Amino acid sequence: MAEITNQKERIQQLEAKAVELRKSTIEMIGKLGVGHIGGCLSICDVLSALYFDVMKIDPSNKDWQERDRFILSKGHGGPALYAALAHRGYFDIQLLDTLNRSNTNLPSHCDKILTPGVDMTAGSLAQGFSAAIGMALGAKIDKNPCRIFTLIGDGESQEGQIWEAAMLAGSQQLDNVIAFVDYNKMQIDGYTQEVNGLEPLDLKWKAFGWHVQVIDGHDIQQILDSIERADDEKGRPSMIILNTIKGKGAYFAEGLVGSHNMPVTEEMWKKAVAMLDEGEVI
Ligand SMILES: Cc1ncc(C[n+]2csc(CCOP(=O)(O)OP(=O)(O)O)c2C)c(N)n1
Ligand SMILES: [Mg+2]
Repeated sequence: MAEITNQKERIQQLEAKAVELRKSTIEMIGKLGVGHIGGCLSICDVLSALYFDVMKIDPSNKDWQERDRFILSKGHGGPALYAALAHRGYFDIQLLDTLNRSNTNLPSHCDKILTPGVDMTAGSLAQGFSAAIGMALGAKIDKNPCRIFTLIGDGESQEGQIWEAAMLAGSQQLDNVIAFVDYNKMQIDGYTQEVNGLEPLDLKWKAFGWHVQVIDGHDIQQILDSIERADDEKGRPSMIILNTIKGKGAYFAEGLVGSHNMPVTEEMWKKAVAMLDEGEVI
C-alpha cells in the first residue's frame, strides 16, 4: 500500500514539474516575443521524467564522467531544456529571461559551450543524434556505465543522417542508448505525414535493430515504465516513440502547425501561464 502511495506521489510530483517547465517555457518565449513554442511544449513531460527522476546527474558536478547524458537533437527545443536545467539547479532561474538576447548563455538552439548542463550543441537537424550515437559507442569503448538519452523530432526523422546513425547503433548493439521521437505529427511546413510520411515508424526502427515502444508522450507513468523496459533490454538500442501534441498546454499553440515558431504577446503568455496555474486543461 505504501508503495502504491509513493508511486502516486512520484507521478504527481513529476506532473507538477512538467507544468512548471511549461510555464517557464511560455514565459521565457513570451518575454522575448517569438520562439519555437510548439516543439518545446510537446517535450516537457519527458524532460520532467528525465531530469527530475530518471537521469543519474549531479548539477554540482556537471562534468562527472559517469553521468547520464541527454542530447536534444532537435536543438530548437532549447528553451524547454533550459527550463529543466534551471529548475534542476544548473543555473539561476532568472537567467531564463536572457533567452536568445545578445551575449546570452541561452541561445535559441542548444550550445554546450555556453550553457551549463547542455551535453551537445544542436540545431542542424540530425547532427545531435549522430553525436549521441558516437558518445554511446565511446562510452562502450571506455567501459563508462553511463546511459545516453537523446530526443529527435518527427520532421527531423526525415533526415538521412538519422538513419545512418540508427544503423550503426543497431549493428553495434548499443544498449546504452535510449532515444525518443517527439511524434507531434507536425514540422515547420505542415503535417509530417503530408510532407514526407514516416509510417510505419515503429517498424522502420525495428528493421534497424532497435527495441521499440510506442507510448503517450504526455503520460508520465508510461514514460517511466517505458524507460524501465528500455533499461532492461540488453544487446540493442531502444527507441521510445512519444505520441505528443505540438504546443501542448498553451491555449494559443496547442495542436497548431503555426506554433512551430510563432510570435507570443505579453497578453498571450500571461493568460497561458494563469491557465496552467489554475489547472485549466485546454
Ligand atoms: C539540417 C536542417 N535543416 C533544416 C532546418 C530548419 N528547421 C528547424 S526546425 C525544422 C522542423 C523540424 O520539425 P520537427 O522535427 O517535427 O520538430 P518540431 O517542430 O515538431 O519540434 C526545420 C526544417 C534545420 N534546423 N536543420
Ligand atoms: Mg514535429
